[in-house]
Amino acid sequence: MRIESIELRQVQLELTAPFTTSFGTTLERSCVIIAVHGAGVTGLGECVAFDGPWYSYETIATAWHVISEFLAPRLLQADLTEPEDVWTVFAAVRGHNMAKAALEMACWDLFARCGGVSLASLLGGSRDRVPVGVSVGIHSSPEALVETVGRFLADGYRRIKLKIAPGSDIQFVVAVRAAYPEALVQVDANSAYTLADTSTFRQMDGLNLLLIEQPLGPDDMVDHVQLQRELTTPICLDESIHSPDDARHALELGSCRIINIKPGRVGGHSQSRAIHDLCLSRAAPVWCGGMLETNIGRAHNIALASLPGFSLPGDISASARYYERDIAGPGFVLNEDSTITVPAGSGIGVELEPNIRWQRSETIRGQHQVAVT
Ligand code: SMG
Ligand code: MG
Repeated sequence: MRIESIELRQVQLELTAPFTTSFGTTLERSCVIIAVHGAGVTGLGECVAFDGPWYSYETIATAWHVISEFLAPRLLQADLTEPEDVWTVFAAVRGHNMAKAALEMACWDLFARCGGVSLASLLGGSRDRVPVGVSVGIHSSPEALVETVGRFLADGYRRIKLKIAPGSDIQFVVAVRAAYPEALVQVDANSAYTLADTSTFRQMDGLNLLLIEQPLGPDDMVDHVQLQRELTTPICLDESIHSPDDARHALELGSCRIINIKPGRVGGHSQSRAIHDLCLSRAAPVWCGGMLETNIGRAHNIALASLPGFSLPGDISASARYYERDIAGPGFVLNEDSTITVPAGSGIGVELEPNIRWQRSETIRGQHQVAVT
């Protein structure tokens, strides 16, 4: 398979409600969509980087630059036998997993569409519905948080993730626990704490949480070992895991017992599957994270989460939880059993809406010479 051209498109979308984490509040999100064309078919991908380097060092602007200057030219020169080849084509470029993933995942969609199979089946998925939950941002008071959580539980979400930060933690989680004693609750700190906050996590340990996500530094593997030793609740790493080796190191060191797999963070589906396989072989549960994607990225996440090792509910909510108007459809709805149905049609199962007013676009065609310096 030769990729004949690659399109990059950017659009800004408004969230249905502000989303606050330990690193800031998101009201709207710039989304970068990738279309790869080959054999008369188009594959779609999405870059999960944000406008600023808060969750990771990559941003929309660095990803665009790295895709257009370094990754796309290499992809356009490659002859792909299978979608796994894309990761190898990018081997000379260090880091920039979000840029790599956007292209790599678009190629997986292209291969699935060319074969007339769903992305989930091409990846080796075994479920037709994936268990999901909802991620709830930091609120101004425990009462406000309890009310929002109540609405999501009424919508049918059985697993709730609470964002936490120093000053918005114990009291908030205690209030939710007291209001909904049966709910499956987990927390995500996005690296807002240090080992000096161990006593906070000891208090959390008594609240019957599913897991504590990324309490310490974004690349830390060592302090997490110490914190995990202090706790019965499993630590789950998100930001610290960039590769299958990171996952292996974290499990071997004891930095965590659960891993959040975001294909965008680890360089795409091949890398995600390698982490999944490793964790499955070591009986470490994994689940699929979210990055406030449009329905394109969400469709990719759902296909990935259909793999057998994704035993915990993902941060994959119904489309209505995200944007006033998505750029792709059909949208995803929540089933009564807190699952989302895996698209069975060809590829990712969603298409771009017509007449999107893109704010920026670039098309890169074949015969591009890569300057080797
Ligand atoms: O896509 O439902 C979603 C958001 C899930 O909380 C979520 N993601 O650290 O896991 C995480 C965050 C990263 C994005 S915060 C703006
Ligand atoms: Mg997280």
